[in-house]
Amino acid sequence: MAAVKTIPTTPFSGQKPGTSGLRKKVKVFAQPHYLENFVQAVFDSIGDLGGKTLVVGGDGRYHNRTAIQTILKMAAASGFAKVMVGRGGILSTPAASCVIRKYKTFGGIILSASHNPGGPDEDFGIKYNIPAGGPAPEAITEAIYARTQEISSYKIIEAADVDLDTIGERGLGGMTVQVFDPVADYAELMESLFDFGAIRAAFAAGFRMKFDAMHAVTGPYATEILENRLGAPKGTVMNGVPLEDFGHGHPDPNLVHAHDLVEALTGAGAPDFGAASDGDGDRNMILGRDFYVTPSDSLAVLAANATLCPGYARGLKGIARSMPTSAAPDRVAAKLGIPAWETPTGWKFFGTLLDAGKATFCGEESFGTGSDHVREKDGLWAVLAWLNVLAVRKQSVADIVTAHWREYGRNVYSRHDYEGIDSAAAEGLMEHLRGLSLKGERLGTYTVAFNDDFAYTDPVDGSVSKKQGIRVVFEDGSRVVFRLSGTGTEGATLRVYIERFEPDATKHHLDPQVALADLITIARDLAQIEARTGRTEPTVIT
Ligand code: VG1
Ligand code: CO
Repeated sequence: MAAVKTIPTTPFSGQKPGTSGLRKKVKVFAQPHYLENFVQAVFDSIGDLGGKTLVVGGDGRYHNRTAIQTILKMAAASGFAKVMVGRGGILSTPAASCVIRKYKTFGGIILSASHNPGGPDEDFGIKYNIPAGGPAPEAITEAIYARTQEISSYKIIEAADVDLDTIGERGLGGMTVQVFDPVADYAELMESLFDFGAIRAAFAAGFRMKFDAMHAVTGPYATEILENRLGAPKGTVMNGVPLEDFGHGHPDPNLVHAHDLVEALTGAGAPDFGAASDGDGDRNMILGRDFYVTPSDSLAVLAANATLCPGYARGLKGIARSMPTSAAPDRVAAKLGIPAWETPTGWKFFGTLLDAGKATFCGEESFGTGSDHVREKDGLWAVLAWLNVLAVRKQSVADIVTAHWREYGRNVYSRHDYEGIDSAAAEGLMEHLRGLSLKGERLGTYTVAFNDDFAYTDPVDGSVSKKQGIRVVFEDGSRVVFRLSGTGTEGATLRVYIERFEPDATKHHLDPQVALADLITIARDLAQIEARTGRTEPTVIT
């Protein structure tokens, strides 16, 4: 058996997990001891590891394989009985959650910086998911961070690298490494939730779609499910081979970064349906022909049509959304007579609600949608849910969404991101907003009902999370919200979320940037964005 070595080390500053794990430049992660310290801090924070099984995999980005070899040798040194690794080190975030739950493992380590670019000069990331399958809650991420600040050694075995490309079991020290097919369990789960027969019939009858995997992890999943199992024509999946640098792309499924897909869905001859997913497979963008569905609307429409999907035929227990997500899903919940929950940004806050059976569908405005089938948001799940709804209703995406607006009214919505701004300026801007007391004030034609910094008390475990975003809410329910991103690796990103309810169906077709123009100006003025950041326009508008 290989000898366990104890390697002395010293803490690195800043190993604090953000909205979704620890994300840094590859160059930071590749420093001696950096990854090792964090992994040891995880192992030290989650209890007795003896005899347990861990799931490990990632989105295939640069440094994925190197990191996995290190984690395997550290897991062997720390007493794990077995580590399950996706073949080639590949495992989408929702598939990791699926496997953790199905095989009742002691959680998993997911290597991903999600929608951030990959490559030697780009980003890498790591996070621990708990045995329930979801991202570790704040109490655990805080314990991990505290441990990184006092760490003095880590354990690792000396051994040759493990073959990650051949399915099967092999020994590593006293531990078993099981390399498994990263797609099979996930595909089976999808088949249990959706009406594959109806979707297959739609494709056979000429329904056409494009799925843009953005050279990231969903390529193999989408090819197997859409083309092999559902009979979509070959070529339905674009950019389907995972590349370490995502083909120099930015694997974020939005109108700016998924431009190939947007182009393919434009014009009279375009396919009926388009979708894209992000680096690690948990995000989704939904398009119809010449039609973009906002993530908030997507959650609302899927919730309103959930019973068309066999896995949800008995209805939903509740709908949860992150605070900056539009209130469109709340309107559906009200009509269905089920609870609507409002949580801070980040999927980790949905876990307790899903575990407790208080919510079935969850979503975030940031292209995240999912359900209680796993404990992560799930890009392909959302795509299949839409396919199921489209196959049964036999209407276009645009018709379904506009009919939804006529029934419920439209929550007109947009997010403006100011990326790579100076961190001190960003902090100053947020402090300035926090200091305002605006109740009763008139801004343009709007009167402020209240403003606050969103705080959340988890209704299941009572844990409290403060400073989760500045809200300025107006008397008619319109609002602007300000947050700083917790996933970036360079400077700061300011996110401004703008929302207004439009009951009048004759105005539903208006471009949100036009319909929200007054609120956009109010938000810029309130936050003094130009004066404080030097920016006159956002970097990305979604
Ligand atoms: C962003 C999104 C948030 C999402 C998170 C992780 O966080 O706004 O809704 O949960 O990314 O998504 P932030 O702190 O940058 O706003 V993923 O697909 O990057 O893991
Ligand atoms: Co992601």
